[in-house]
Amino acid sequence: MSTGASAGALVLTAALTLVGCGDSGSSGPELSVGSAYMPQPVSDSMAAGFLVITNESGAADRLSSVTSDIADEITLHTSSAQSMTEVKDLGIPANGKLVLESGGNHLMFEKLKRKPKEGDKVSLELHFTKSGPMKVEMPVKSPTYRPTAVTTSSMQSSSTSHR
Ligand SMILES: [Cu+2]
Repeated sequence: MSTGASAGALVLTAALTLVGCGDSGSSGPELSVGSAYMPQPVSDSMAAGFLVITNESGAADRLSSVTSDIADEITLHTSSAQSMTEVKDLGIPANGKLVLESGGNHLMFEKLKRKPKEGDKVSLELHFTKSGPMKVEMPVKSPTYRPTAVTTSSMQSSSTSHR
């Protein structure tokens, strides 16, 4: 019993310290979004989405929800091994990044109102714990699309095979 109470007090102290720290700095988290894409979904009802949120400030934030006109429900998922877990928010570290990528954290679009096709753009609005909402255009890529930055060798082989 007494350990639980003291742990609660400790969390409260940490939260108060964080607020005090933010006040002494500038205007809070400075977020930008990059590398957004949605692989063209194979399912009629569900799709995944990926993006990277960069925080160029000393104040941490959290991605708390995502809305779009394309789906009734968008949830935040983390992946580990073969399983996915729905989480209520995802942390964006101070001077760091929140990375949503294939095989890791992702957005899950459920109850799709229409099926996105390669070449489409999906409009999203990201909601944060501290920052104001941010609009993002997420391009729809092929079902097997992977960001090119890490796969230099496969880019070379595909350019040589191109006649
Ligand atoms: Cu998922």
